[in-house]
Amino acid sequence: MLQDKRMVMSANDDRVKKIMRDIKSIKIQGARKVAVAGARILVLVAQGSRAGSSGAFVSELRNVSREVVGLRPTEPALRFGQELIVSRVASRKGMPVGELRKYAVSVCRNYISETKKMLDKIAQYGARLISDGDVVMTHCHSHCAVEILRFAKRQGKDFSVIVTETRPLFQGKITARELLAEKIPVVYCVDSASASLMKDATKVLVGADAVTAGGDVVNKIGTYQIAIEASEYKVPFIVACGTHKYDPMTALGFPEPIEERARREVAGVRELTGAKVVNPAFDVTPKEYIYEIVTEIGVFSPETLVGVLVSRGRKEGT
Ligand code: RUB
Repeated sequence: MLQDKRMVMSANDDRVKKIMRDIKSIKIQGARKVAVAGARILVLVAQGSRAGSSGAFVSELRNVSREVVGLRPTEPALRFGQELIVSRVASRKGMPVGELRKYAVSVCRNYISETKKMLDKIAQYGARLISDGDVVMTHCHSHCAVEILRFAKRQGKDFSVIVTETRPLFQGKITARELLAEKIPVVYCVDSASASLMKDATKVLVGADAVTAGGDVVNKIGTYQIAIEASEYKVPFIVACGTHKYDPMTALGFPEPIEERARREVAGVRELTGAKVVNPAFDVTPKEYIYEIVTEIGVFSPETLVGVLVSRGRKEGT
């Protein structure tokens, strides 16, 4: 009972609560940042824990982690990161609790630095696909996509980017601001202008929240329609994401959950009374529309990427 109370105290730490709120409200956004923020929460929990035993500490970590994963349901990178950290810590349960807490902090920090290395690799591989004269269309805000464009610009490539605003939360503005800071020319448009502007695009580059076992890609709502438009105009549709976004549960028949967000993000509380207002945060782009997926281990077609990840998983499992 006493242990339960201590767990609650740690989970209620103000800084933990603030990061959780920021993840939920999408103040912290983009799969990579969300996964890193989740690891930072576990650092704070480990540092503030008053658990009297290693077993109690692991339970505390696991409970907070469950809460963290529930904040954004469509985020395999977050799920994978949390599972990796908690299972590594749990495997050292025999350590004295003080040492185990320090070990947990180092596991989290290591995970954060690995995700940064992953991003750098994606930027290097992806920048090879950007050429002088390209007009790249992007949607939402993806750290992977922006990092690729930033890297290509720093290599001296001359290209411009069409950025869609990404209703309802306008993450496109973050993308536009970051590209403008790199002096990359930006055309900013409403989401519904993407079909009209596709005729000017030479490539589409978007991030991803999840890759399914079938090679389909889950990304911000509106991505699928841009993929259809790109196909119509024969513009290569490129996705950039780390392999930690592959969701192995989809191979077992569990579909990637699509987060349904609050009505108030789309319509005011007194507006449209009687209408069913829907607000899905993500959609699924079938693999047929995807030309290539850029990852930290190279650039692949969707089928090849899934094949590589499955065989790598099998080897690691043996
Ligand atoms: C963000 C979104 C991004 C991916 C990219 O949605 O869909 O394209 O998360 O991930 P939200 P990364 O704003 O709802 O988080 O940043 O890892 O490239």
